[in-house]
Amino acid sequence: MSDYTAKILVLGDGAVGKTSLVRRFVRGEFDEDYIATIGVNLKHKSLEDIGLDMSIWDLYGQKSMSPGKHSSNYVGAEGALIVFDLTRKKTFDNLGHWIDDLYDYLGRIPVVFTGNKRDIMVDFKKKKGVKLSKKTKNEFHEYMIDEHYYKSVYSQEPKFVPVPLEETKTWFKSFKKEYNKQSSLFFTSAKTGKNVEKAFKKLGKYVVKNQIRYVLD
Ligand SMILES: Nc1nc2c(ncn2[C@@H]2O[C@H](COP(=O)(O)OP(=O)(O)O)[C@@H](O)[C@H]2O)c(=O)[nH]1
Ligand SMILES: [Mg+2]
Repeated sequence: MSDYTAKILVLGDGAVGKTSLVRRFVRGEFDEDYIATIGVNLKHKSLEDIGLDMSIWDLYGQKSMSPGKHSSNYVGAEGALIVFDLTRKKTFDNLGHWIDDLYDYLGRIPVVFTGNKRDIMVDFKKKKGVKLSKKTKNEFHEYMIDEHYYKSVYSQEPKFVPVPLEETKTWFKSFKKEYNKQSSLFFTSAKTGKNVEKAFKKLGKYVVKNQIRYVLD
């Protein structure tokens, strides 16, 4: 038996990998097929080392959302994993909407941001034969998307705009300072499993810490 239980939200635009991250974390599996989540996908996971039973609410995401749209699903949540897609900058630019909506409703609960699909980003400096324009280099410095891989997964020419990783770090630093010290940023891959457990665990630790504090106060 765990000492603590908590409701955790998984938020972010459509197709960023919310359901895949939850599946990887809960079952250790990955699926290439995209089946849009309808409504809520609810999963449970026990984190024995920190003594926490998580109920994970994976909510359907939409490109644009109006504040308060998800409020009824937010009730009682103590932490949120907010996901964006490193291969689509728009999903990073939309983080503000998700945070505003969440914080309007629940106040400043702990959040872990995950830039997902890290496996698709390749370090082109280490890749032979890849030529990039100066503009691309300036904008995205280290990382580009593996176009061959993208085509094989999405069966179309890449129409992505990758997220410069440094930009996310800078943005996150100011978020943490101004909004919430209980926040973290990870680059994850639901496909390879990279950092997935770390991201959920970090959120779990913030939540447990708050529950302990609540009891002591
Ligand atoms: N390469 C790669 N594909 C991913 C990753 N996470 C999700 N996907 C794919 O992206 C698509 C959308 O994932 P899904 O989890 O359904 O997104 P959701 O709408 O946010 O729940 C699916 O085709 C997944 O297989 C990842 O880390 N790497
Ligand atoms: Mg989903």
